[in-house]
Amino acid sequence: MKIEVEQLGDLNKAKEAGHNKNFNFLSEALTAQNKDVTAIVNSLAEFQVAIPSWALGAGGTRFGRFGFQGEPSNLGQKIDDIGMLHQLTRTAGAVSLHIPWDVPEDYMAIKELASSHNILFDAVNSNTFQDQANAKHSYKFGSLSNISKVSRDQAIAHNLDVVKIGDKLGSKSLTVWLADGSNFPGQSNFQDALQHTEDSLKEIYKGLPEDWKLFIEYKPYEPNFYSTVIQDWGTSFMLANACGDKAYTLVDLGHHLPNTNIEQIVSTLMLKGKLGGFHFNDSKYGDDDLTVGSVKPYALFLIFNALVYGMENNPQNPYPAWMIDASHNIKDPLEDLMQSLEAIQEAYAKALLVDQTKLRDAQANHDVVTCQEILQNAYRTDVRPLLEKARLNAGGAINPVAAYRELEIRKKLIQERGANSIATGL
Ligand SMILES: [Mn+2]
Repeated sequence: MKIEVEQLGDLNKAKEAGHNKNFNFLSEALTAQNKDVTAIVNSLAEFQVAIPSWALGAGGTRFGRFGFQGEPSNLGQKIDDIGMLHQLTRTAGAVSLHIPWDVPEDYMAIKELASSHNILFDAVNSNTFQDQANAKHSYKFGSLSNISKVSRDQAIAHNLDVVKIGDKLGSKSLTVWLADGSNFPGQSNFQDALQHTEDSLKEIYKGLPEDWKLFIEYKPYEPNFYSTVIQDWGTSFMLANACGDKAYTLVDLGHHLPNTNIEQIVSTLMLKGKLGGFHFNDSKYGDDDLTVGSVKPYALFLIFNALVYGMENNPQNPYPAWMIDASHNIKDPLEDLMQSLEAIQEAYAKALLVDQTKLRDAQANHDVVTCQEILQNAYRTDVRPLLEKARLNAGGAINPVAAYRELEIRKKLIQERGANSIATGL
């Protein structure tokens, strides 16, 4: 379903006076601090985050999954949902497909549908963490790292198939996340597992089109609980370097042990020109996949501060591919995604407010107190009117969640798709 432009206009009209008042107040305060408000609003409008095709249905855990009514039951409906999300937020201008959960049946039709919603195809994701129905060989004991060559070859061939599918849609990157590892000490030889993984990744790399990138994601544990083959950024970075210039590390916020300094990892990777992709979520304990910014918004701001610094100072690093990689379990998936997009934009806006020149000066003078003041002054600014302005300028909603509720979109989706529709995915 598409939202009528007039409907959105009416909803915005009711909120416009309040928005203008808040925006003008903030704009005046920021201008007095020599901030270029128009430039910040434009940067926010340009910042687009890919929505993964598995995020539109109800999430779940290994203990169970509680369905959400009106879920999209095919790829077309998923793209429709992202289109609607993009219409309201103007921040979700891309989809990241998961293969084999979302293989298009009719490529032309899917491309046309996406382009009618102004949705691009971002990185494609392979899946060697599950055995597929028709698979000859199992990934129970690993995929790219498996001691068995036939399993490795099958996993390599799958990744190359994913590249072919992505290529037909206009994607330019492949994300590889491996569940490979071991559950018990002694189960696997660490050196063999790593060597097989490197060799397999090099095979996939060889099959990449010239203008493609390979993103190597890391994770310290889970689903394997004793060891993971690509457990940290250092291992990913080493493998990316072994593959070549088109291979990069991908940082997923939830894929770190508690209290890891992720902003430092981001800085190191960008200095070395190897931060390729970024997955947003939040967590309290492990890879919880919670709504972005729901638990540690200050950490997210510090990470964005490192990202903004890198984007401004590291031409050796390509512009990263952004994606939300969160689950929502008990929320309406679309409302959850809107909250995540808002949190991302908020952290980005606050990072754009950091006076990098003053921070450099304070660092040079070893004025630690001023360093903290600069960061926290930016963080404490309520930037939401800037986000509203960016959305309003681009034809989106001043308040996306409120608009979604006022337009009763979920009710309409249930009427259209039924109460029992189930999205493909875990
Ligand atoms: Mn991820």
